[in-house]
This record gives sequence, C-alpha cells and structure tokens, in this order.
Amino acid sequence: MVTGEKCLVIGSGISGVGSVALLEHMGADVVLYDSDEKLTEALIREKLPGESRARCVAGELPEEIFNSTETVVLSPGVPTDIPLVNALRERGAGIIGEIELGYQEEKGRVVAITGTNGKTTTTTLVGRIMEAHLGREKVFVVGNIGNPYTSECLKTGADTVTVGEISSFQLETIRDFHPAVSAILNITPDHLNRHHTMEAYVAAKENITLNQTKEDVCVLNYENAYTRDFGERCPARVVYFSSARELEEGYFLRGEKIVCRTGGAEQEILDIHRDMNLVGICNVENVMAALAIAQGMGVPLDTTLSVIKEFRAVEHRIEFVATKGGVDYYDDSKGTNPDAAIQGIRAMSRPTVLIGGGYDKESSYDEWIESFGGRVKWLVLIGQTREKIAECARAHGFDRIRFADTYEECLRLCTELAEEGDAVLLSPACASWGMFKNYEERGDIFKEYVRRLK
Ligand code: UMA
Repeated sequence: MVTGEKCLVIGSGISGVGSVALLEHMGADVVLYDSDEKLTEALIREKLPGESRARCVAGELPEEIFNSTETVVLSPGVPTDIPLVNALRERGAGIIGEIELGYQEEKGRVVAITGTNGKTTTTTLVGRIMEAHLGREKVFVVGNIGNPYTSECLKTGADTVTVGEISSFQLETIRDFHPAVSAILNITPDHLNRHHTMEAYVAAKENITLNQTKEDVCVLNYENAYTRDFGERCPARVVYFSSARELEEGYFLRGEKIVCRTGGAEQEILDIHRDMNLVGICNVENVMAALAIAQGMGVPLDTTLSVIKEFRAVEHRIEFVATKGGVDYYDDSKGTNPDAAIQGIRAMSRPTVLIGGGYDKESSYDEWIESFGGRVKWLVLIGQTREKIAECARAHGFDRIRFADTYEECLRLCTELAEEGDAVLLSPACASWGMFKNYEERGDIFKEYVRRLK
C-alpha cells in the first residue's frame, strides 16, 4: 500500500470497519461505502472510531470516487461479480478482500482453516492449542469466526501465530495470503446462490493453498470426495485424516481410538469417549484435523492432548442446553446448511423434534431429509424455506411436519410435541439471515427459552 493510495472499502460491517482502520494506519486515503440504501452517511460514520478521517458513502457510489479508486477492499459478504465490482475491475482498480489486506501486515506464522462445516470448532480448538503452546498473547484467532483479521494483524510479530477461520467468500479475494498450515475439513454444497456452481465453490475453498509449497502442510479429509481428490493436486505436503478407514499415512479412527500412522510407525493418540467432551463423528473429524494441524505447527503432542481433553462444544454447535421435563434440548443454530444439520441429527441418540427452515440459500434438502432415518419424530418448520423443505420431506415420505409463523410459536410447539425421553434439536439447515441478526442470536433466543422452561 502506497501512502495516499485511494482505497475504497465496500461494506460497512465489522470487516469494513476493521479495513478502514488498517488502511488509515497504512496511510491510505479511504472511502467506506455501503450499498444499503437504508444506511446514511451519518449512520456509517457512527460505526467508525472518532479519529477516522474516512469519507463515508451510502446508496449510490459517486462517479468521481469510482474513477479515482486505485484499490478496492471487499467485505466477505460482497459478491465479487456484482456490476460495481466488475466495473471497478475493468477500470483497472486492484481488488482484494479483507483477509488479504490483513495478511499484508502479518509478521508471524498463519494457520488457515476452511471447509463447509466444522470450521469454527476446529479453529477454536486449534487456537486454544496454540495458546497452550505459546501463551495467549502470542495467538490471534481471526476471520469468519467473527473477529476481522484487519483488527488483529498489527499485533502480530515473528513469534506469533494467527489462526484463521476462512470462508469461501474470503478465499475468493486473496492474493499473497500464505498459511504455513492449511486445512480443508470437507466440502459439501453450500452458498450456491453466491458461487453459482459447485465448481466455483470448490475452487474458492482450494484457493486456501494458492501460495503454499511443499514446505507447508495442508490437512485434508480423506472421506470427502472433493478434498481427497484435491490431495493429488495440492501444492502443499498433504496430511489426510479419516473417520472411516485406516490410512497408510495420517490420522484415522480405529474403533474408539484415534491413531496416527507416519512412516510405518503407529501411535494410539486418544479414546474418543474417554478423552473428548464433544459428540458426533463430525467432532471426531474436527479433533483429528486439529491434531494434524498442531503437529504441523510443531506443538508437542502432550500439550495438544491436554487441550483436547478439556475442550467443550463451541456455542451453538450441537451444544447441550438443558434437560427439561425429561427432554434434552440441543442448540445447533450453526447448522446453517443441510450438511451441517445432518451432523446435528447424527449426533442425536433419542427420538428428536427438529426445528428447521430459515433463509433460502438455494440448497437442496434431500440428503438432510434422508438422514432423518427413524430419529426425527417431528419436523417443525419456520422461515422463507419452510414450504420448500416440507415439499421435499413429503416427497421422501416424511409427513410429520408442523409449521410455525413465529419463532416463539415454533419453540412452544416443540415443547408440546416432545415427550419424556425425546430430544429437541435446533438445527435448521438454513442461515438465519432475514429473521435474525445472525445464527448466534437465533441460538441465544432458543437457549433463553429453554432455560426458562419449568
Ligand atoms: N454490502 C454492500 N454491498 C453488497 C453486499 C453487502 O455494501 O453487495 C454491505 C451490507 O449492506 C452490510 C455489509 O456489507 O452493511 C456487511 O458486510 P459483510 O456481509 O461482509 O459482514 P461483516 O460484518 O463484515 O462480516 C463478515 C462475515 N460475513 C459474511 O461473510 C456474510 C462474517 O461471517 C465474519 O465473521 C466477519 O466478516 C469477520 O471476518 C459471518 C457469516 O455469515 C459469520 N459467514 C458465512 C458463513 O459462515 O456461512 C460465510
């Protein structure tokens, strides 16, 4: 970044605000722009710290700004192919994302974790492992997890580690971003309204290794067809993990034990029931990925194991809330796509009343419905996708469906339908956008409701 460079930040969410502060620190001349017509210049300014001199613009972008912009920093939620971004690109402006901007100031080593599901759990766990290894002040956990990279990167140093949860949106706009260890946990259809095709979504995920070489490590899931195939082409040294078969090299599950096999030598690492507090096979995979990442970062196995043994579920990810009236309540509000929600169902060991529906990301619900098996007793649907899901469920022969108009009605209905010995699971297979600020708010309201039940 050259001093005085004219930069346009698009999106005034937390990434945009972080980007403005960093760009100003770098000496750039910054405009913060948001296309939301409900916002005004004053409302955008309120999001910035008082000392910021950035110009704020809402609604339509003035032509003089369009013409003078040299670099554009996109927030993750801004598609890279909207007319404005296309036009800026054609005019010759450089286009990067917020993660790339943060990386420009990175001075330490980076771990980057992506995947359709499991990112947050694995990132949190790896962050804790790195903290146990290096001390809390030497580790920064950033990215899609809710903490913009641009807000932390200036604190990095030669001896720090940044652990990033990096979404496909963020990976579309990297350039130099170069993790020492990366991981793609799995790839299943998601965000197709943004990426349009599965190929484009997969390519965005694979971009995590764009600048990696054989000196670096990429951790991949052997049981996912996309990530297994990618291992053949991956520019980094690949470490596979598998929850379904014994591997010649890598981490795998044998019975109840996670085993690591390298260079013909085998080591039994942990017992998934005795040494883990997380439920579901998805979490066994997340733990195997964390083990491989920690090893790639040179963390002693003892340190990694002590953190895994203490680690509990991340909030809103198959999180046990309480037992009320003999019914177990689980918050899996982070089940924002069908594949994540399948993991939620698989983790249930009781007949389950399931809450589904929400924002329409143009997902297909067939596999999710098929995964109900005998486990789902009732499906209570809310939100934009409820009719679409109901139609799909009926086509698969499942008709124990109830509709709710409001979230309150939905929660009440679940309590009525659940009997002693059942579980109620909030795992909607859809994003919360439109009904709630985010999945956290959806989960928090659920938990608050459950806690108030007699
Ligand atoms: N906007 C525009 N033009 C557009 C689109 C959006 O101006 O064409 C504006 C909106 O009006 C809004 C702002 O952009 O004011 C929002 O930007 P954003 O959506 O990038 O939101 P941030 O607050 O910056 O949060 C983003 C990530 N959001 C998305 O990817 C949608 C957060 O991930 C992330 O935690 C944060 O950066 C920090 O890195 C959330 C998410 O939903 C959790 N991620 C998706 C997921 O996990 O499925 C990928």
